[in-house]
Amino acid sequence: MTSFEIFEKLKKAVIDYDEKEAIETATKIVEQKMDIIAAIETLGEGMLEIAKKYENSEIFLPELLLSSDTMYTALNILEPHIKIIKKYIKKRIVIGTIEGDVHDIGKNILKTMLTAAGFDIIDLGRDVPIDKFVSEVEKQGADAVAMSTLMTATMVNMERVASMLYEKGLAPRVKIAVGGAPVSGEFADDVGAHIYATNAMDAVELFKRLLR
Ligand code: B12
Repeated sequence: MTSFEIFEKLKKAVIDYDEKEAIETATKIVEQKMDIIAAIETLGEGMLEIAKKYENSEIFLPELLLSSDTMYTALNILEPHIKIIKKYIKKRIVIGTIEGDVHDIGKNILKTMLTAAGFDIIDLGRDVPIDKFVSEVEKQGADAVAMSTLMTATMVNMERVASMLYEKGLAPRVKIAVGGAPVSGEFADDVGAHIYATNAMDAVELFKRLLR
């Protein structure tokens, strides 16, 4: 079986919420020393496909949650085997899903990829209060903050964090990154964010460029 076929199998396992297949395939990827980052990207692609099915009412909430669980099962198998590049380790990024939002799949994929790139990541989790984002940036002496949201209603909370970071004089030294499906480049510009990307791969490249 080619690498492509194995990755497709992993994606299909997420889409079909087939946990057994996901465990077997992720384990095979680790054992055969395949590209772990590419495999994690595949998991994200699987979630995006399942998102489409959910939006077209082809599947419903229980199936969506099962897919999400399957994705995390595979991610947990793959994550410990990521090779970390030490080059960028001295830059610290505080990451989280913004207040009011519990969607964390995209945030966790980004976190994993940033960790793999060698950044020092402080993960605040999901539904992170505005004040906590700001206080943790200060407390941790972070070089950047990465905020994720999947809901339009909570985008305003990202704007609040950004404003507070500027008011406290932390930004623009502290770089602000925003992302998640409803976020646009225009929104990012409006709130004074320095990094915006539609996927984790591109986001990592921007972080590398900006935090050099
Ligand atoms: C999975 C899912 C859920 C799961 C979440 C599980 C989890 N642990 O995350 C569950 C079932 C729990 C859920 C709950 C809800 N959901 Co929901 N959910 C989704 C769904 C189907 C997929 C999201 C996803 O995981 N995508 C896959 C990941 C890989 O993509 P991603 O997050 O976009 O991340 C990528 C990029 O955006 C980028 N990125 C992400 N973050 C960041 C950050 C930075 C800084 C950067 C640079 C880049 C970046 O990199 C990632 C990887 O490449 C979406 C539909 C959709 N089309 O998105 C709805 C969706 C987001 N949900 C929605 C809603 C309304 C809800 C609920 C309110 C439903 C309810 N009535 O209870 C609740 C949320 C409650 C709350 N307070 O948060 C709406 C939001 C509508 C809106 N625009 O406001 C959507 C769009 C569905 C819809 N069309 O109605 N949901």
